[in-house]
Amino acid sequence: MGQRVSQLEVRVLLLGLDNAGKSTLLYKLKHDKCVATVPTIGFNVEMCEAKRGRSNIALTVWDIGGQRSMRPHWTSFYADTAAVVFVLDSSDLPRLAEARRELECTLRSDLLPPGVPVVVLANKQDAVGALTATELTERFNLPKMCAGRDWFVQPCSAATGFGLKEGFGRVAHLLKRPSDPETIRENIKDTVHYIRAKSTRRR
Ligand SMILES: Nc1nc2c(ncn2[C@@H]2O[C@H](COP(=O)(O)OP(=O)(O)OP(=O)(O)O)[C@@H](O)[C@H]2O)c(=O)[nH]1
Ligand SMILES: [Mg+2]
Repeated sequence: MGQRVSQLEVRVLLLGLDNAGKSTLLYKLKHDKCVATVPTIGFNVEMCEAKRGRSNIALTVWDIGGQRSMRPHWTSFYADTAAVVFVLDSSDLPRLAEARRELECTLRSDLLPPGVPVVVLANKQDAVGALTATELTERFNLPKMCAGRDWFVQPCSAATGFGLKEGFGRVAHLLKRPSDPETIRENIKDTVHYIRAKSTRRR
């Protein structure tokens, strides 16, 4: 069957500190289930649909492990990324400064395509003491950090599903240049080969 003309496909990176809720969020969005996760060593990839106007956009969502040892590998995934979704544990106040540093570092990277839009998911809004989207926007000084690109902060809870569709709808809305589906498939293959080759060399 041919690809529908209205169906576009793009690559989205899900980043954030360990324990932010990236994998929980991805599986809740994809399967509407609360899955018991373990820390991600490496990455998970899922195709998710989001609406942009009348078009369906297939988002290839790459969920990369956020542990400290994993973060140097984030850059391997930056090429041809159409949007960054940065997930925060809004209730983990002691680690907000660390999260802010990592987001800043990602947005400053020369390897990230210029002007890539950012959606910050203020996750765990169900947790006691969670900061609001407005509070997080101020603490991160997002207008300054995201100058020169489109950005949005979406409150959400991977535990309840609240705000997830809206967050990824916002991603679809902010996308600039949806890539050709064949190019995306080739990019997935290339990235996997690159990561495999790197890990083989290390052994
Ligand atoms: N209360 C609450 N807990 C959540 C929420 N989202 C995730 N969690 C919990 O947070 C913990 C970490 O979730 P993960 O999805 O594994 O976190 P991660 O960002 O993928 O972590 P890494 O893979 O190590 O980078 C799990 O115990 C989840 O159940 C949420 O919205 N609310
Ligand atoms: Mg994970």
